[in-house]
Amino acid sequence: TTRFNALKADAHWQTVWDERQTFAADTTSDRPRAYVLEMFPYPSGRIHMGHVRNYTMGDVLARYRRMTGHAVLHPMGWDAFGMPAENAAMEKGVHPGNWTRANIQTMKAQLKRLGFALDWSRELATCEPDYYGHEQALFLDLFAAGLVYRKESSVNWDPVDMTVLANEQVIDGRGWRSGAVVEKRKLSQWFLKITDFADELIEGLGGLDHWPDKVKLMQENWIGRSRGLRFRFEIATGGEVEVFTTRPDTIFGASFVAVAADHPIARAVAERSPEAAAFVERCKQGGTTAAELETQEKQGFDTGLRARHPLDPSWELPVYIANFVLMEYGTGAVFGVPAHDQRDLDFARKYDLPVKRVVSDGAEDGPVFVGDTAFTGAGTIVNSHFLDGMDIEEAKRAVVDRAEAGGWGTGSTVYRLRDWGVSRQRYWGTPIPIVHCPSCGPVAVPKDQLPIVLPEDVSFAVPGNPLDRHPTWKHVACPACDEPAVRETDTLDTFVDSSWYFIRFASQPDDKPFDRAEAERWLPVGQYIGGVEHAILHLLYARFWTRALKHIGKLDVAEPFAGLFTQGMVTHETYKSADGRWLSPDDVANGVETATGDAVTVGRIEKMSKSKKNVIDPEPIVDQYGADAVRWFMLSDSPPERDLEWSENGIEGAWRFVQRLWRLVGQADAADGDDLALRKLAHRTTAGVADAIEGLQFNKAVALLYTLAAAVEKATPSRDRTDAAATLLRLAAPMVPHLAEEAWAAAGNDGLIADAAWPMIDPAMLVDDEVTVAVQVNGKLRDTLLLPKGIAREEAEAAALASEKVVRALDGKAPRKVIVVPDRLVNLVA
Ligand code: ANZ
Ligand code: ZN
Repeated sequence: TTRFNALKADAHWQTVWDERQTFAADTTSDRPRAYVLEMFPYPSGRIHMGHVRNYTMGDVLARYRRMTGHAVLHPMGWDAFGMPAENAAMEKGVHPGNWTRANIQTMKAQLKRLGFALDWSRELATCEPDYYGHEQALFLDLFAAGLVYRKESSVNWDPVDMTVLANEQVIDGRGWRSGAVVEKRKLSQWFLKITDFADELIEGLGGLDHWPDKVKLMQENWIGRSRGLRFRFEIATGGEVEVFTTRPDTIFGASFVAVAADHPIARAVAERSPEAAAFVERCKQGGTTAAELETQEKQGFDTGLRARHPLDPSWELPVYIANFVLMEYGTGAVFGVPAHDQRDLDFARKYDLPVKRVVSDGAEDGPVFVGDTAFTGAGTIVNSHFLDGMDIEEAKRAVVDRAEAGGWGTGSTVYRLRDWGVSRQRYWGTPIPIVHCPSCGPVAVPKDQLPIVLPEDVSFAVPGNPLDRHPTWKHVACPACDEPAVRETDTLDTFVDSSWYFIRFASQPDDKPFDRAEAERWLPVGQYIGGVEHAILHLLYARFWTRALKHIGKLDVAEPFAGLFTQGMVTHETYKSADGRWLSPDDVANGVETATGDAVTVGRIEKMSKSKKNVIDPEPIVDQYGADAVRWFMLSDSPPERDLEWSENGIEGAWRFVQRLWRLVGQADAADGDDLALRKLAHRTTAGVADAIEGLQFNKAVALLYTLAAAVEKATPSRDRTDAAATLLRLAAPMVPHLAEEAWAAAGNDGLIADAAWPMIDPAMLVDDEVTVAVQVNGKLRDTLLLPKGIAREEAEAAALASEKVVRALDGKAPRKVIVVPDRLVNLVA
């Protein structure tokens, strides 16, 4: 046989698939539907190995589902809005739209060369009005339903560039371009009420059996639900302070009250005390985010105020302003229980406050708590009056009951999750469909005026939002009163674009975002595959958006992604030159830098990244080895959830296997003998590969195919060998589709292997090996039989009675009694 000419086969079959629209989703048959989706790419410029790995996995599953009789939806599109396009505009003077569309063309051509079974007729780009116009309509639906509101919120302001910065443009507190110290500014911005769905978004995780536990846990922690008690301390000199606690059981262990630096009490105190004012200022410089507070040394300022304990008004606690209390969480105030909270203990030791034990693990129960490690475990309540002897949960309930009965507090639940701020002061995003009218306020743009299209004639020569300074774009008549008004110039967070693209893929009418019935036929996505970096925000926002649509009666789908898989990264060795520059693998050969001849230092194996230059561009690799070898390597070396190290050896090995497979599957024997062992192996491999693909264990599928290939290679000619080679071809087809089509056609088959069925499995062939069963007559061994494992009692008995030796031993008579030990023994009693 000849060599497999990958480049020729790739181009040929890709054209055939395109022309015949082989992978257009079948919406007319009544075959079961399967929706396979990989996270759509940001059109950054070129496809990278991470894309190749991600899309190859999805592709194998999509092709497998077709072969097992499903109507498959496997679409692709572009997450095309976002900052890199504006950066390119600023740096290179190209329009963000031109930059983005050119990148899409390049990347689409690259994806096509990998032979993915995609329905390109459904391609979409979020930066086009025929996508974002529908997004504007959905935004208006949520607005009408009260799920959108406006509030003041702070942004990062670069005082030199006079522009709002995204968080990632703030580096060590300074603007990334100007280097100026970034200020916080309050702007009125749009928010989506994701917090209304906090409980649902937690409960919904319970039904996601095909999601990784770690992702569910990350979502749960991000939402961060805490149940507890909100209650008030009276302040001796008047007024009160409300605190939130998740540990009401420790209420008798309190030794101080602390408020956040921007709490109204702190502000009031700062107004009359310059010392307090200075402390508050210092706290703000240290940062006020949860992460910043976590790492700072605990510090406080005694306000001189005294709080009365609600269960004993004669007991007064000092009120501090403390840098570890967050204003945005709970009530912005806490009571400290040093014995049972580490932050409180650090604080108490520093300011010499009482540390009283109120939970005992049984070893110690006296009120004096020593040491510097708080006890946070389970135990019995002590030193706590009516709570003594209760366990923690009982005591929590008792205190909540007492507070509610006494009217000084209420059981309450708080969340870490905040409403989703979607306003961005950027050009390259979906315009928010609102008009601000001096007399009517913010007014929704009527739907018949959508899409609100971004103006093309913008310049990035000066910093700031081009929409805002455009001469005409924002000036419109108020839709309500027709008086002069201005458009909202903020655009939507790009996470909004990716929160519903999977719905638009499923159904894309011109006149509305989606057709409900058709979308519901495809959704939820059966298998979603993507990077774990999206485990929190993207997935949470998409889940929220889907639930919000359900809530307003637009789509009856609760969870958008029934199955989720997060794949590992593609890694490569890193190299450094003698003078400490990162070197690309292309600049290194045999341990030296090609340009200088100096030895290089081989560094750690890391995720391919531009910054470390350890990137391998897929395109030349596809040129050299063909798409199938690249696909095969992506699937073969590591479990898909783990990192895959790219290596020259690896891709060469894959290429050699592709050639070997080509020789094997071309084999057709004239011989018609049997080879039962090979036939069994072929059936078992068919079942094993199916299981592996369904479980997304691609490396396992590959290993099974190696085994079958080796067995076919070793076998002598027979009819079973011909069949096994044919089976091998079909099983490998989802992974190496170009080779498979070529071999399929060469063997004289009609149609495409992409449309062929997955091989049938004969269950009898799966029966695991045979077992040796002893046959006794009156306890004496008379024969041993080779029987299929798991054989039924009656069949084992019948087989024993059929044995000539047994017939002789029984002397032709029927046994009085038969004892069968499954798979081991048949004892016949005469
Ligand atoms: C008394 C107490 C005793 C607490 C104890 C803990 C242990 P989670 O579970 O994360 O929700 N807290 C409440 N509001 C806070 C704020 N704005 N900034 C900083 N800390 C705050 O945490 C809830 C606990 O964190 C609350 O329960 C409160 O301290 C503190 F042995 O109250 B606890
Ligand atoms: Zn008006």
